[in-house]
Amino acid sequence: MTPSLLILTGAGISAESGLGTFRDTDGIWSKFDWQKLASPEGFAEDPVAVHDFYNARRAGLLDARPNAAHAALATLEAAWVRSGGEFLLVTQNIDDLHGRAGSERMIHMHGELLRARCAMCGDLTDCRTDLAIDMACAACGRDGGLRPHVVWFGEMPLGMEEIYERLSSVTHFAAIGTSGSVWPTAGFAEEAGRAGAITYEISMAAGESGHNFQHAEYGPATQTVPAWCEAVIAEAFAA
Ligand code: BV8
Repeated sequence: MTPSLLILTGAGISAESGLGTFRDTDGIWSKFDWQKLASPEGFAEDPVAVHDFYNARRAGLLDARPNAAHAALATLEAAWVRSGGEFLLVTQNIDDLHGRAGSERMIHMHGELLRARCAMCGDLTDCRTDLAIDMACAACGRDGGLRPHVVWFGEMPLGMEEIYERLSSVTHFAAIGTSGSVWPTAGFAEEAGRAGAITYEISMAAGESGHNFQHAEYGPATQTVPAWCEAVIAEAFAA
Protein backbone atom coordinates (compact mmCIF):
# COMPACT_ATOMS: atom_id res chain seq x y z
CA MET A 1 0.00 0.00 0.00
CA THR A 2 1.38 3.46 -0.96
CA PRO A 3 2.32 5.34 2.21
CA SER A 4 -0.13 8.25 2.48
CA LEU A 5 0.58 10.86 5.15
CA LEU A 6 -1.82 13.58 6.32
CA ILE A 7 -0.39 16.11 8.76
CA LEU A 8 -2.70 18.49 10.68
CA THR A 9 -1.11 21.53 12.27
CA GLY A 10 -2.38 24.10 14.77
CA ALA A 11 -1.17 27.27 16.45
CA GLY A 12 1.48 25.39 18.47
CA ILE A 13 3.72 24.91 15.43
CA SER A 14 3.95 28.70 15.01
CA ALA A 15 4.36 29.46 18.74
CA GLU A 16 8.18 29.52 18.54
CA SER A 17 7.90 31.94 15.61
CA GLY A 18 6.34 34.36 18.07
CA LEU A 19 2.70 33.96 16.98
CA GLY A 20 0.17 33.40 19.77
CA THR A 21 -1.73 30.21 20.48
CA PHE A 22 -5.41 30.34 21.41
CA ARG A 23 -6.10 28.23 24.48
CA ASP A 24 -2.79 28.16 26.33
CA THR A 25 -2.44 30.33 29.42
CA ASP A 26 -2.40 33.94 28.12
CA GLY A 27 -3.69 32.61 24.78
CA ILE A 28 -5.53 34.79 22.26
CA TRP A 29 -8.97 33.66 23.45
CA SER A 30 -8.04 34.57 27.02
CA LYS A 31 -7.63 38.19 25.89
CA PHE A 32 -10.16 38.47 23.08
CA ASP A 33 -13.76 37.26 22.79
CA TRP A 34 -14.05 34.81 19.85
CA GLN A 35 -17.80 35.41 19.68
CA LYS A 36 -17.22 39.12 19.02
CA LEU A 37 -14.09 38.81 16.84
CA ALA A 38 -14.16 35.37 15.12
CA SER A 39 -17.83 34.89 14.18
CA PRO A 40 -20.06 36.24 11.38
CA GLU A 41 -22.40 37.65 14.04
CA GLY A 42 -19.54 39.59 15.61
CA PHE A 43 -18.48 40.96 12.22
CA ALA A 44 -22.03 42.05 11.45
CA GLU A 45 -22.31 43.77 14.83
CA ASP A 46 -18.92 45.52 14.91
CA PRO A 47 -16.84 45.14 11.71
CA VAL A 48 -14.39 47.84 12.85
CA ALA A 49 -13.45 45.84 15.98
CA VAL A 50 -12.99 42.69 13.88
CA HIS A 51 -10.81 44.49 11.33
CA ASP A 52 -8.71 45.99 14.16
CA PHE A 53 -8.21 42.47 15.62
CA TYR A 54 -7.09 40.94 12.31
CA ASN A 55 -5.13 44.03 11.16
CA ALA A 56 -2.98 43.78 14.32
CA ARG A 57 -2.39 40.02 13.77
CA ARG A 58 -1.59 40.61 10.07
CA ALA A 59 1.01 43.26 10.97
CA GLY A 60 2.54 40.89 13.54
CA LEU A 61 2.71 38.07 10.99
CA LEU A 62 4.79 40.16 8.58
CA ASP A 63 7.54 40.31 11.25
CA ALA A 64 7.42 36.55 11.98
CA ARG A 65 9.64 33.89 10.38
CA PRO A 66 9.11 30.15 9.82
CA ASN A 67 10.86 28.01 12.46
CA ALA A 68 12.69 24.64 12.34
CA ALA A 69 9.40 22.73 12.62
CA HIS A 70 7.93 24.41 9.53
CA ALA A 71 11.19 23.73 7.65
CA ALA A 72 11.26 20.08 8.71
CA LEU A 73 7.72 19.51 7.36
CA ALA A 74 8.65 21.04 4.00
CA THR A 75 11.71 18.77 3.80
CA LEU A 76 9.61 15.74 4.81
CA GLU A 77 7.03 16.53 2.07
CA ALA A 78 9.70 16.59 -0.66
CA ALA A 79 11.32 13.34 0.57
CA TRP A 80 7.98 11.57 1.06
CA VAL A 81 6.79 12.43 -2.47
CA ARG A 82 10.21 11.59 -3.95
CA SER A 83 9.86 8.15 -2.34
CA GLY A 84 6.54 7.65 -4.14
CA GLY A 85 4.22 8.47 -1.22
CA GLU A 86 1.11 10.67 -1.01
CA PHE A 87 1.34 13.76 1.21
CA LEU A 88 -1.10 16.44 2.41
CA LEU A 89 -0.58 19.15 5.00
CA VAL A 90 -3.84 20.51 6.48
CA THR A 91 -3.32 23.57 8.64
CA GLN A 92 -5.79 25.30 10.96
CA ASN A 93 -3.37 28.23 11.04
CA ILE A 94 -4.12 31.38 9.09
CA ASP A 95 -0.44 32.41 9.02
CA ASP A 96 1.69 31.82 5.89
CA LEU A 97 4.68 30.25 7.65
CA HIS A 98 4.23 26.77 6.11
CA GLY A 99 4.18 28.27 2.61
CA ARG A 100 7.19 30.44 3.33
CA ALA A 101 9.06 27.35 4.61
CA GLY A 102 8.40 25.59 1.27
CA SER A 103 5.33 23.41 1.95
CA GLU A 104 3.27 22.98 -1.25
CA ARG A 105 0.63 20.23 -0.88
CA MET A 106 -1.40 22.18 1.66
CA ILE A 107 -4.95 23.16 2.60
CA HIS A 108 -5.56 26.23 4.80
CA MET A 109 -8.82 24.89 6.23
CA HIS A 110 -9.45 27.99 8.40
CA GLY A 111 -8.44 30.46 5.68
CA GLU A 112 -5.48 32.83 5.32
CA LEU A 113 -4.70 36.08 7.15
CA LEU A 114 -2.85 37.49 4.12
CA ARG A 115 -5.93 37.25 1.85
CA ALA A 116 -9.14 39.31 1.82
CA ARG A 117 -12.57 38.12 0.64
CA CYS A 118 -15.46 40.22 -0.65
CA ALA A 119 -18.65 39.07 1.12
CA MET A 120 -20.62 40.57 -1.79
CA CYS A 121 -19.01 38.80 -4.80
CA GLY A 122 -16.64 36.25 -3.21
CA ASP A 123 -13.53 37.71 -4.88
CA LEU A 124 -10.26 36.76 -3.11
CA THR A 125 -7.24 39.08 -3.14
CA ASP A 126 -3.84 39.17 -1.46
CA CYS A 127 -3.88 41.47 1.56
CA ARG A 128 -0.74 42.56 3.41
CA THR A 129 -2.06 45.88 4.74
CA ASP A 130 -4.96 46.99 6.93
CA LEU A 131 -8.49 46.17 5.82
CA ALA A 132 -11.43 48.53 6.53
CA ILE A 133 -15.17 48.07 6.12
CA ASP A 134 -15.47 51.15 3.86
CA MET A 135 -12.88 49.86 1.38
CA ALA A 136 -14.33 48.98 -2.05
CA CYS A 137 -13.87 45.53 -3.58
CA ALA A 138 -11.55 45.74 -6.65
CA ALA A 139 -13.69 43.15 -8.46
CA CYS A 140 -17.27 44.33 -7.92
CA GLY A 141 -16.59 47.90 -6.81
CA ARG A 142 -18.92 47.65 -3.84
CA ASP A 143 -17.82 48.63 -0.31
CA GLY A 144 -19.03 47.28 3.04
CA GLY A 145 -18.19 43.65 2.28
CA LEU A 146 -14.41 43.24 2.53
CA ARG A 147 -13.45 40.77 5.31
CA PRO A 148 -10.42 38.67 6.20
CA HIS A 149 -10.43 35.37 4.24
CA VAL A 150 -10.75 33.53 7.56
CA VAL A 151 -13.20 30.78 8.63
CA TRP A 152 -15.07 31.99 11.70
CA PHE A 153 -16.99 29.92 14.25
CA GLY A 154 -20.17 28.57 12.71
CA GLU A 155 -18.72 28.80 9.18
CA MET A 156 -17.81 25.77 7.04
CA PRO A 157 -14.06 25.04 7.07
CA LEU A 158 -12.40 24.95 3.64
CA GLY A 159 -11.37 21.84 1.70
CA MET A 160 -13.47 19.45 3.79
CA GLU A 161 -14.36 17.14 0.90
CA GLU A 162 -10.72 16.62 -0.10
CA ILE A 163 -9.67 16.24 3.56
CA TYR A 164 -12.26 13.54 4.35
CA GLU A 165 -11.52 11.78 1.07
CA ARG A 166 -7.80 11.68 1.97
CA LEU A 167 -8.49 10.65 5.60
CA SER A 168 -10.41 7.61 4.39
CA SER A 169 -7.21 6.09 2.98
CA VAL A 170 -4.28 7.51 4.96
CA THR A 171 -1.61 5.15 6.33
CA HIS A 172 -0.06 7.79 8.62
CA PHE A 173 -1.72 10.75 10.43
CA ALA A 174 -0.06 13.32 12.68
CA ALA A 175 -1.57 16.25 14.61
CA ILE A 176 1.10 18.82 15.46
CA GLY A 177 0.63 21.76 17.84
CA THR A 178 -3.13 21.59 18.20
CA SER A 179 -5.31 21.25 21.30
CA GLY A 180 -7.92 19.24 19.40
CA SER A 181 -10.64 21.56 20.75
CA VAL A 182 -12.24 22.67 17.51
CA TRP A 183 -14.65 20.62 15.44
CA PRO A 184 -14.83 19.10 12.89
CA THR A 185 -10.99 19.06 12.95
CA ALA A 186 -10.93 17.37 16.36
CA GLY A 187 -12.49 14.30 14.76
CA PHE A 188 -9.76 13.78 12.14
CA ALA A 189 -7.60 11.46 14.30
CA GLU A 190 -10.50 9.10 14.86
CA GLU A 191 -11.28 9.13 11.11
CA ALA A 192 -7.64 8.27 10.34
CA GLY A 193 -7.62 5.53 12.95
CA ARG A 194 -10.75 4.03 11.35
CA ALA A 195 -8.82 3.91 8.06
CA GLY A 196 -6.13 1.88 9.84
CA ALA A 197 -3.54 4.69 9.93
CA ILE A 198 -0.74 4.96 12.46
CA THR A 199 -1.60 8.11 14.45
CA TYR A 200 0.78 10.55 16.18
CA GLU A 201 0.13 13.51 18.49
CA ILE A 202 3.03 15.99 18.65
CA SER A 203 2.42 18.85 21.04
CA MET A 204 3.32 20.23 24.47
CA ALA A 205 0.74 18.03 26.17
CA ALA A 206 -2.11 15.68 25.30
CA GLY A 207 -4.99 17.53 23.65
CA GLU A 208 -8.73 16.98 24.04
CA SER A 209 -8.58 14.16 21.48
CA GLY A 210 -5.36 12.72 22.91
CA HIS A 211 -7.01 9.32 23.44
CA ASN A 212 -7.32 8.91 19.65
CA PHE A 213 -3.56 8.71 19.06
CA GLN A 214 -1.36 5.60 19.17
CA HIS A 215 1.90 7.55 19.58
CA ALA A 216 2.75 10.87 21.25
CA GLU A 217 5.78 13.17 21.35
CA TYR A 218 5.60 16.09 23.81
CA GLY A 219 7.93 19.07 23.79
CA PRO A 220 8.62 22.24 21.76
CA ALA A 221 7.86 21.66 18.07
CA THR A 222 11.27 22.94 16.93
CA GLN A 223 12.78 19.95 18.79
CA THR A 224 10.12 17.21 18.44
CA VAL A 225 9.09 17.76 14.77
CA PRO A 226 12.50 17.44 13.04
CA ALA A 227 13.22 14.20 14.95
CA TRP A 228 9.73 12.81 14.21
CA CYS A 229 10.10 13.64 10.49
CA GLU A 230 13.29 11.55 10.29
CA ALA A 231 11.67 8.64 12.15
CA VAL A 232 8.36 8.55 10.25
CA ILE A 233 9.90 8.46 6.76
CA ALA A 234 12.34 5.73 7.81
CA GLU A 235 9.41 3.70 9.17
CA ALA A 236 7.14 4.29 6.18
CA PHE A 237 9.67 3.43 3.47
CA ALA A 238 11.70 0.79 5.31
CA ALA A 239 12.75 -1.78 2.70
C1 BV8 B 1 -18.32 24.60 11.97
C2 BV8 B 1 -10.60 31.78 13.28
C3 BV8 B 1 -20.24 23.92 10.85
C4 BV8 B 1 -9.36 32.04 12.60
C5 BV8 B 1 -11.08 29.71 14.35
C6 BV8 B 1 -21.63 26.80 18.44
C7 BV8 B 1 -21.82 27.59 17.32
C8 BV8 B 1 -21.16 27.32 16.12
C9 BV8 B 1 -20.27 26.27 16.05
C10 BV8 B 1 -20.06 25.53 17.18
C11 BV8 B 1 -20.72 25.75 18.37
N1 BV8 B 1 -20.30 24.82 19.30
C12 BV8 B 1 -19.37 24.03 18.73
C13 BV8 B 1 -19.22 24.44 17.44
C14 BV8 B 1 -18.35 23.95 16.47
C15 BV8 B 1 -17.14 24.87 16.50
C16 BV8 B 1 -16.25 24.39 17.61
O1 BV8 B 1 -15.61 23.38 17.43
N2 BV8 B 1 -16.22 25.09 18.76
C17 BV8 B 1 -15.41 24.59 19.85
C18 BV8 B 1 -14.52 25.69 20.39
C19 BV8 B 1 -16.32 23.98 20.90
N3 BV8 B 1 -16.51 24.77 15.20
C20 BV8 B 1 -16.84 25.64 14.23
O2 BV8 B 1 -17.58 26.58 14.37
C21 BV8 B 1 -16.21 25.34 12.87
N4 BV8 B 1 -17.23 25.36 11.88
O3 BV8 B 1 -18.58 23.86 12.89
O4 BV8 B 1 -19.14 24.77 10.88
C22 BV8 B 1 -19.89 22.75 9.99
C23 BV8 B 1 -18.89 21.85 10.38
C24 BV8 B 1 -18.63 20.74 9.59
C25 BV8 B 1 -19.34 20.56 8.44
C26 BV8 B 1 -20.31 21.48 8.08
C27 BV8 B 1 -20.57 22.59 8.85
C28 BV8 B 1 -15.22 26.45 12.47
C29 BV8 B 1 -13.96 26.34 13.30
C30 BV8 B 1 -12.97 27.44 12.86
C31 BV8 B 1 -13.16 28.63 13.71
N5 BV8 B 1 -12.07 29.57 13.53
N6 BV8 B 1 -10.36 30.80 14.33
C32 BV8 B 1 -8.44 32.76 13.52
O5 BV8 B 1 -8.83 33.83 14.05
O6 BV8 B 1 -7.33 32.24 13.71
S1 BV8 B 1 -10.73 28.49 15.47
C33 BV8 B 1 -9.24 28.68 16.26
O7 BV8 B 1 -8.99 27.43 16.91
C34 BV8 B 1 -8.07 28.88 15.32
O8 BV8 B 1 -8.41 28.91 13.96
C35 BV8 B 1 -7.23 27.63 15.55
O9 BV8 B 1 -6.72 27.20 14.34
C36 BV8 B 1 -8.23 26.66 16.04
C37 BV8 B 1 -7.66 25.47 16.77
O10 BV8 B 1 -6.81 25.93 17.81
P1 BV8 B 1 -5.32 25.31 17.89
O11 BV8 B 1 -4.63 25.59 16.62
O12 BV8 B 1 -5.40 23.88 18.31
O13 BV8 B 1 -4.64 26.21 19.01
P2 BV8 B 1 -4.78 26.04 20.59
O14 BV8 B 1 -4.26 27.29 21.20
O15 BV8 B 1 -6.14 25.56 20.95
O16 BV8 B 1 -3.76 24.85 20.93
C38 BV8 B 1 -2.38 25.06 20.73
C39 BV8 B 1 -1.68 23.74 20.99
O17 BV8 B 1 -0.28 23.89 20.70
C40 BV8 B 1 -1.78 23.26 22.42
O18 BV8 B 1 -2.08 21.88 22.42
C41 BV8 B 1 -0.38 23.49 23.00
O19 BV8 B 1 -0.03 22.49 23.94
C42 BV8 B 1 0.48 23.37 21.78
N7 BV8 B 1 1.72 24.14 21.80
C43 BV8 B 1 1.92 25.39 22.33
N8 BV8 B 1 3.21 25.76 22.15
C44 BV8 B 1 3.82 24.73 21.49
C45 BV8 B 1 2.87 23.72 21.26
N9 BV8 B 1 3.19 22.56 20.64
C46 BV8 B 1 4.45 22.40 20.22
N10 BV8 B 1 5.41 23.33 20.39
C47 BV8 B 1 5.14 24.51 21.02
N11 BV8 B 1 6.12 25.42 21.17
